[in-house]
Amino acid sequence: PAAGSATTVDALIVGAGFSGMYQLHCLRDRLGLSARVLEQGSGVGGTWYWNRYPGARCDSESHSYCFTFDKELYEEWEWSERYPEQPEILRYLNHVADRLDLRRDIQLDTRVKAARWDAGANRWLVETEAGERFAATWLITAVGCLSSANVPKIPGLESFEGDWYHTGQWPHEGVDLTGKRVGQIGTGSTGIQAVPVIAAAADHLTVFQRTANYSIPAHNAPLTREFKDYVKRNREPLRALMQSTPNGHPFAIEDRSVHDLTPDEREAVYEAAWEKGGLQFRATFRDLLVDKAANDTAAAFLKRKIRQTVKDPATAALLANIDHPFATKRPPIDSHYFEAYNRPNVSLVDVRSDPIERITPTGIQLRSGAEHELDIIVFATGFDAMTGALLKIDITGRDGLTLKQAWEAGPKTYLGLQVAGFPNLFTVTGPGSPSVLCNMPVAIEQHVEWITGCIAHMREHGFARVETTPESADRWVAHVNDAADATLLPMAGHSWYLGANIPGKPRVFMPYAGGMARYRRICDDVAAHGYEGFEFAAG
Ligand code: NA7
Repeated sequence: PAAGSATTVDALIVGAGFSGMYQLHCLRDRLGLSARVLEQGSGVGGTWYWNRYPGARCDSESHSYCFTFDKELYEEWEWSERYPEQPEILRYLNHVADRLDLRRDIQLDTRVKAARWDAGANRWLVETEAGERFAATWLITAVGCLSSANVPKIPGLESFEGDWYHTGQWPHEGVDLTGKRVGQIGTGSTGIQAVPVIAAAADHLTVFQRTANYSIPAHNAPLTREFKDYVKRNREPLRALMQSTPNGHPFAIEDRSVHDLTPDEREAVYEAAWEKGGLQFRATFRDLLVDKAANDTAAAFLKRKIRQTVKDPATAALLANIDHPFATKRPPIDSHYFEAYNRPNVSLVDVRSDPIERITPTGIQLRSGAEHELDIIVFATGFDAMTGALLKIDITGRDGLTLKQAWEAGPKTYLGLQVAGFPNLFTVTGPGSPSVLCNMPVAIEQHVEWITGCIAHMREHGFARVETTPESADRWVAHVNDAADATLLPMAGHSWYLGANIPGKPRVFMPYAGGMARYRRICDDVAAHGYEGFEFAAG
């Protein structure tokens, strides 16, 4: 991008989801900078603007899946359910935009195409798809971790005569599934949410499963008046609790080992957690994610639940044929997922043993030659996680180095927040941050506040440039690897945490598994020590 006729702002933020909106608020309203958000969607909300598939809802509990930095904002919003549905979260984020008066600095329908560091002027030059130009001292990407849809390249898709949709790009007007034969590929968190809802609407649903998955019932329900009042009265302790836990949820991990209990006692703990529902299940013992023998006990319990729920033994066996330890892939939670297989209009196809060979004009054909006739194909096939959306922007840093080149062998950041060679660029929830292993708003508030603090520090000292060093990034990548290796997480060889779901993507364990609370302490220490690992320069 060239500088000519560029709109100049202090900070340019890409994306208007949770991250981008809070970043705008912090920079504009707390630091007094001029800031602009560029958002490709026609509305704010990010993930929750795009993911409108049947059954889309959050796996974090509603009272924890929101901003907690502002007392009034927290107390005035009332969630209706334990796990909010997509439309309600989108309403919330629109409320935030209005309440903080953010819209006047958010430019919708604007896709950022390229960004180039202008070393002479210490600024970023940014160009949009429509050819609009911006110049900004700071460029902050708030593009989300799970926002670049992955539609697998299956031969023949273009010949399909029915309709097909990726769950993350679901049509806003909805899809009428009445009387339709629907095929759904994918049984991750998304697929597991979608199955029961699609099954209830469609004539027939065929689920194509490559990797069987654990799932825990959400036991979603409307919130009682009493709970809503409790939430309103307890913002501060809830916020403190969320900030103190490794995963940012409002529940602590029990400080006991699986091995401290007898098998019967353990069973009772699992049963109670199952009845309670949700992600708390993984908080029942401290060693579930670090000790394979401990994990095996949870895995056995969950597989047994599948076999007890699903009536057809062959279907149950396929669903329970899970080969990764519990919670080493993102553990889904569901509303009647396994029960859906007891419906006469739902069938399960194992595409591990008989892979999808091609898509034909009338459906999906497997390697064995078996054909499944379909009117609609739903791709619940996930995302090019953590790096996909960033690499879609053509970013060129110092000395002509592109982000693609810098990350050829896998993403490298310091704290998930900065990349060596890219001054004044901050990546909210970047690879190397704990965000995707954490309740997202908790991670986002921390990242955004830390970035805001760093920019304030620069202004105080009259610095024009901040950049992390290659040594700091190398050290952080090594620490991220060590943190992952201290857990069972790398045992799921096929997870998007590793980039393994995208053909050709380098296999690097991307999220920081050392826990959000620890990460926060590290970031605070870095700042307290004069932003150790970053170099500042005056103009
Ligand atoms: P995920 O968790 O990446 O799940 C994608 C699913 O799609 C998973 O079951 C994949 O099987 C399957 N998949 C992907 N490509 C194919 C092909 N080519 N053939 C068959 N099956 C395929 O994405 P989600 O959207 O469910 O969840 C993403 C995150 O959003 C989630 O973790 C939460 O944090 C929110 P595989 O396991 O690769 O064998």
